[in-house]
Amino acid sequence: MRAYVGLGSNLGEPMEQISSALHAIDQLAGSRLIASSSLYRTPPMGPQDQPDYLNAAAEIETSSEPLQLLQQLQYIEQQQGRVRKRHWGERTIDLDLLLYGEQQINLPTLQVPHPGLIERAFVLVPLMELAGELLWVPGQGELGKWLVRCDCSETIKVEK
Ligand code: ROI
Repeated sequence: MRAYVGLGSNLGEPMEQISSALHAIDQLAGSRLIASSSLYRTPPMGPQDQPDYLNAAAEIETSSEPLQLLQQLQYIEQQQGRVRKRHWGERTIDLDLLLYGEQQINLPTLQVPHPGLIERAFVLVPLMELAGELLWVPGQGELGKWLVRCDCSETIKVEK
């Protein structure tokens, strides 16, 4: 199955956090990294007295089921010493399962497509770079439709 993962970090060398997470994703049993987006510097959503984030997206091919993949991603977060200081606050690494094929999943622990996907520039922009505006978001339609509605002016490409 083709799946997309969102990556974000604003603590502890964000660039390194994201590159080691990408490496770890590629090493997961049953998954391999197909492509990763550029890195983007983005203003924090949530409390403003925290550093800017680096955000990226990854495209993977996986044979893991969604909940298993979620656990694997959470394991990577823990391995990288995920620190979460407060609600919507700064974090060392955040891995979100954005899309899993064209499946819609509504479980207490996992919602796919990720509920923030269509309204957050820091998710949309990297995802669009990888998948293009025609990517189908189940329940929401084409990705490009949401991109034009979103303010991406402060989502700055920093690398690649
Ligand atoms: N803000 C930005 N810019 N990027 C993120 O990845 C991010 N992640 C979060 C919250 C705290 C909502 N804000 C964010 O979880």
